[in-house]
Amino acid sequence: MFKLPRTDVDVIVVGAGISGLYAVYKLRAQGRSIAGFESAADVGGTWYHNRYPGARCDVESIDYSYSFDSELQQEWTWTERFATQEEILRYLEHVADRHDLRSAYSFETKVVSAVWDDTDSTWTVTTDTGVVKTARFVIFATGVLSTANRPDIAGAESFAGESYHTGEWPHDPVDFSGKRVGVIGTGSSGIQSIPVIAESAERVVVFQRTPNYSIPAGNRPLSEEFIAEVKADYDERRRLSRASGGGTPNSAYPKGALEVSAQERTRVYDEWWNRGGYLFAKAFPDQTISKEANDTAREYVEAKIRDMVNDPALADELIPTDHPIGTKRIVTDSGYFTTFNRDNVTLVNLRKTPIETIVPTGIDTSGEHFDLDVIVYATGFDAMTGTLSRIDIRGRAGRTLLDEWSAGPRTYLGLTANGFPNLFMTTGAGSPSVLANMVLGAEQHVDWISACIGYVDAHGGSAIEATEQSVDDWVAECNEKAAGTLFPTANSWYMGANIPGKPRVFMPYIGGFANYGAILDDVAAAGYKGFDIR
Ligand code: N01
Repeated sequence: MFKLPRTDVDVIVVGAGISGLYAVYKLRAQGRSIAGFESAADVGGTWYHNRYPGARCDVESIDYSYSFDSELQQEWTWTERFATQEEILRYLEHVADRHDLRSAYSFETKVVSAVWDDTDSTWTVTTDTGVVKTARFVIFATGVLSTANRPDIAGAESFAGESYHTGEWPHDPVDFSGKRVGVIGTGSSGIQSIPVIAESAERVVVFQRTPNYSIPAGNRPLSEEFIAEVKADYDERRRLSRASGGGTPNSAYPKGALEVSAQERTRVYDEWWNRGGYLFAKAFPDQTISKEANDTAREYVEAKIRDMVNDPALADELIPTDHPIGTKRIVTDSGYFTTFNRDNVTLVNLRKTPIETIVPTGIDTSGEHFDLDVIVYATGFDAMTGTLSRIDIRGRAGRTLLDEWSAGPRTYLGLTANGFPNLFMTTGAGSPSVLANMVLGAEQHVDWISACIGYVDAHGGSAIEATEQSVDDWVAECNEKAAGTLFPTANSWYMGANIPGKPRVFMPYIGGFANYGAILDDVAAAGYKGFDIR
């Protein structure tokens, strides 16, 4: 029988966010030795870095939590329907303590390269602290919104005040009181932070290039009765989540938007509006498939925005016109549109008066100079592939992931790539990822990966690799699924459209969480169909 290579550890896990932590837990439970690397000083991933004012999750807390530990599920009590960043981070720290997960990690240690040796079937991983480790398997649990996008704006370095990126927010609280604050960007991060900053700042200037759809969260404290009800039947809630399209126990109205009367349609939109947040995109099943159906949702939301914003001309500026509603993630907000009714908040429409330069005292647009003490960059991320593409990953025959993905990510099942044996990725491109509940997605991936590694071992293999054909087929399947929707028509970060020069490809798998889970199960049940094991 093949003799396994001698390596420092069995598995290297890169990242201590939601999926990395669970990977350490799960693989350790299988008796495997692990080395974890995390660039931050502690656990939490996205929730470690995104601590800007107002940061919350837009998936309900009771669903956006691990299901693998039923005692934890019973013991932990979420306080609000949509948890704050602070509460989610506290939860992840608690999970890390509970299962002693930190001991697997080297923190403040960034992986800079991973190189495969085909003779030995071994990965050699090198970090920026000089630590080098070998392993049979590598799991990149590096997140999909983990590399900040800092736009190249002339003069940015010259600004004499404070500047912050929402995705790299400092740990010490930022005090905005009495300050003039410019916020660049109106995605989820900008829209969540603007109302909170406006409460204490002297003035907030919102630099908006593209308006976004946003729906009030309808956030509320969770009552003891509600929590008890959820906990009494948590397993069923999780079962429904896994059987759903988006990884939460929610489903669309059973008829299409164009199959019902105008009255019924309004009633359904009212109901979904009152539920709050991004799920509005899924009120009717055809909403992001048919332009006509989408228009009915768009008209409904436009009227709501006009109701919330006192100045009709300002409302016009805040209403999106460039994409069908839901084809960019609808923001889940707390008081965004009504914030523009405040005297200390100004909207600058960058489509009319673009930023020309940043100067020591503030921002010059083509129309006006704005004196600022603080600039907040809420300019998003090089999403889904940005973090992996910054690591020098070299597979068989020196093939680099960067080259392989130069025209867009090429995965099999979102988990593996041809040419890169024994390498796994979690919750990224080619999987439902950000289109579904990321915590259950992380569990789904890690469970699959750990079973896969177990299978390779049980069959005396040293390496498993997706075939080129299976990658071609999966890429085609992902593209075909996306082409059946309105999503590719939007200039979204799902499409890579927010990063100059990035290939325009719809990156997540949009066939649904449950369908995807069934595909993963089938592949495993068929002896890892589409892979070569050697
Ligand atoms: O980033 P974004 P985000 N000049 O890319 C603008 C998740 N998330 O951090 O659209 C001027 O959406 C850019 O303008 P444009 C969630 O999945 C979730 O807000 O490119 N503006 C856009 O307005 C979300 O979708 C939560 O024209 C510039 C903004 O910056 C994802 O993370 C909270 C610019 C970036 O918006 C990303 O959200 C936070 C420039 N040069 C994040 N460059 C919740 O759970 C960029 N922009 C609620």
